[in-house]
Amino acid sequence: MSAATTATGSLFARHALLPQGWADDVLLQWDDAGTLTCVEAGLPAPAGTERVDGVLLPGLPNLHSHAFQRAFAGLTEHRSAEQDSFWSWRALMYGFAQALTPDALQAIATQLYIEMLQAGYTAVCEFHYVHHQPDGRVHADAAEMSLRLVAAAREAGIGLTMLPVLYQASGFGGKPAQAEQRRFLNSVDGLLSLIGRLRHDGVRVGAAPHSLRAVPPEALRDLLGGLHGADASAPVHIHVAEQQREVDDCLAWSGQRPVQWLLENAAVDARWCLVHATHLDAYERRALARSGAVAGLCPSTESNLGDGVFDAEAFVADGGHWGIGSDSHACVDAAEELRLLEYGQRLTKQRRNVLASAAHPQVADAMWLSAVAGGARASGRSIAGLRVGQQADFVHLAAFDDAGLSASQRLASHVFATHGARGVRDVWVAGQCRVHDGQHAGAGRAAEAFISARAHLLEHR
Ligand code: NGQ
Ligand code: ZN
Repeated sequence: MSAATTATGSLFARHALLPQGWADDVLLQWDDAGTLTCVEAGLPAPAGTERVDGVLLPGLPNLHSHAFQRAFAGLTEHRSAEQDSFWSWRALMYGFAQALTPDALQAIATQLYIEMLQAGYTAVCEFHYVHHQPDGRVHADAAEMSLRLVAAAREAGIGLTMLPVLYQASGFGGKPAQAEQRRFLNSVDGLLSLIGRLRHDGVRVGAAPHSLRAVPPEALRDLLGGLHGADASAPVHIHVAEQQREVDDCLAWSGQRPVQWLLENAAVDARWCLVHATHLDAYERRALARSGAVAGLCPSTESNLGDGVFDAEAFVADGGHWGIGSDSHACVDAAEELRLLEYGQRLTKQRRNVLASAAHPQVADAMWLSAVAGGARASGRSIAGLRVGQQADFVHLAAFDDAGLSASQRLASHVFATHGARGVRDVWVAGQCRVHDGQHAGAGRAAEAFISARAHLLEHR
């Protein structure tokens, strides 16, 4: 579209990372819905248009979040078992989940979503399973907890895909749920009615069968049928093959590995996001890549929980799509997640610049663009970067402004060599500036409410 199109918002960027690579002197315009109507390079700066001289990046979608877990980030780094593991961490996590109130959830999520914006994420997929009261009784409004997350996202101004979680069992073969899991439980009909309610409220919504451990085959089939009957494009996210124990238990239950089982028993396609998918054999990896589903990688959480290393190099070579989630929020920083992902590959392969590509020899360019594309696919929203028809979500990096570096070198420095600098200066979501000069206007208020919510959890867990 031409630069003359009437638009409600516009921005002129000296350097911008477009889907095909870096461009100079880029004019961006968007309409009153926040959808880009013009992205054109090589233009003179129009008079009266705001101009950014640092580098402009497409906003990164965060494809996996359990917001409440932000409250105890850093507070499980102590020995709680003879040999601490994912499973001993989960026991501590359940203690915090038990103490969560609607007010606390909203306060924690508001703080978290503001932190995400300040760190370069412009959208989040919320994998939400703490639905009911601690004893499992349904709130007066069954959607109470979900609505608190929606309110937090609106307050912060971050894009949201809600993924209400179906949870029914404590292990393969329909093992009965434990007492600490009661607040997570729903019938398929209960979950579908929650999804319908959120859709009615204008929320972008999909569904998340928690894992093959927690959702028996018939429930999985009924959920998918109901979801896609109502919305054929709704995203589906599932935790899978994060821990070797899950692989072993799935083999004992079905004779198949979890991703193999899923690919053979559900119509996994581009609407799907397989979160973690850490432990894949070559057959599963190729079939997953072919399916068009996104691998939802959460490098900081996977490191923190001792999950293992996803073979991203082989998956990309197979044509696989991937994106980034911050999951347990031990880290809320898009650049740090990309760095950890690349470093995991370097450490296991004893090579460098593993996730660079022929089209993008700078590894940070290649990774940022892939994570935006995969994150957008997993979000089920039009947030796939700086092009016409996508939402006007972008991040202005200002660090290294005057250091005589190219745009590509500035992004590489932001991902691999920040030296304590906060690189993210301004952030727009749907064309609205939510972070200005590194700060969100609601940050102070949110931090206070967060600290009292956390104190409540620490006292009542
Ligand atoms: C969760 N988190 O649901 O919060 C999970 C742990 C489970 C991660 N997998 C619980 N990172 O998988 O059973
Ligand atoms: Zn998770």
